[in-house]
Amino acid sequence: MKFVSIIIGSKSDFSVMTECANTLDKFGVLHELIISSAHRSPARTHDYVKGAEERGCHVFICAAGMAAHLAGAVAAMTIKPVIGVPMKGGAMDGMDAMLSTVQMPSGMPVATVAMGKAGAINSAYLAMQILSLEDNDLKVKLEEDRILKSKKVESDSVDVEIRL
Ligand code: RP5
Repeated sequence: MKFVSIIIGSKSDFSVMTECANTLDKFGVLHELIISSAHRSPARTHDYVKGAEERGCHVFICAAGMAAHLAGAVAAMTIKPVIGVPMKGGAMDGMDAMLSTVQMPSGMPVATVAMGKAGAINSAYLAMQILSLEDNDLKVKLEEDRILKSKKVESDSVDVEIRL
């Protein structure tokens, strides 16, 4: 069964990453979420990634803060697409996590999205866009979502606009 795996490095990442899970829920995309750390539980991370691949995981979303090696470590274990979400916090408020996540060596890509809530939501959208390459129903839902977003810009503008 095709699904998306969300791995978060700590329980402290959970509240932001519920935005990712909620977005996948909204589109009816199967997903699961676990806590596993590249540093604190490397063996668990490895075993989980291998097991998830066998069970049908198509995309991994990895969220971590500080010296955030989770997405990169997962990318080293699989050729499935890996999306990295840098978490804010720590002494550098996420800049360290962003650089750790985005600066992968050649041949080992991690698709890094924005920090925080926007990144959590965009990680879900990016995962769904990947799945939609082989899922026409999902493609249609994503296209409809774009139309709704565009219409909302127009209706929001009508609410506030001042014309001379
Ligand atoms: C990372 O360190 C986690 O992903 C989290 O963002 C950060 C802090 O973790 P805690 O000390 O709050 O567990 O590994």
